[in-house]
Amino acid sequence: MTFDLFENQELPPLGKEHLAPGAVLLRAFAYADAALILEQMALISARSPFRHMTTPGGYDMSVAMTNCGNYGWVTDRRGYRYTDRDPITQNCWPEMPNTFYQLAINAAREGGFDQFQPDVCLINRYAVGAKMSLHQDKDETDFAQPIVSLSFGLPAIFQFGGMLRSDTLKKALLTHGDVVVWGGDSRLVYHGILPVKDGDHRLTGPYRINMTFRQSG
Ligand SMILES: O=C(O)CCC(=O)C(=O)O
Repeated sequence: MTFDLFENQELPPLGKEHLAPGAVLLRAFAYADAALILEQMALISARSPFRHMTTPGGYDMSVAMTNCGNYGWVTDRRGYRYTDRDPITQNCWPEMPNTFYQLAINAAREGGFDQFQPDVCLINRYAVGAKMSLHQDKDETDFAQPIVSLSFGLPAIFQFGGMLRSDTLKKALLTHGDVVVWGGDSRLVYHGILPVKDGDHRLTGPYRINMTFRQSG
């Protein structure tokens, strides 16, 4: 294991920002664990590689994705769904490391959700220019459980709207170590990521990494 000397030095301040009812931005909540999490992510992606999935409409997503946990989120021409096996390797998705799990449930608790038991961690890798269009996370069965989203590496602008795609959007700059939790009245809001700008991060190079934790069932 290697440790990044910067990790325990310039810790940015922790903070909690209210985004909407049921939605908070926890500044720097994952910062201290970032180096370890990214190392564990590299082991996961060695077993279940990042890939550009296809939407049911036939578009290749600009974001590269993989998963860990008991289930993984996938999309192809047949639709959006959770699977217990990686369709590329045919193996089970890599196990969710305990560090990931603990951080996700701690963040959920900080956001006001103390029953969260994630069984999915969708890992999104954004190269420069990659984006995620406005969408709702609605492939889960229990909307009482929140979504917990960790950001690492290059910054990006998170758009957070309402129950309609056309609703007014709030924008928040997400930087390395930030965590967003949304549930309750905000669980099904439209959200997305604007194209990632050029940059070079000391831990992720020319990428932004996002991990969203979900309770699928
Ligand atoms: O990359 C992000 O911050 C958001 C990811 C997201 O919206 C999703 O995985 O559904």
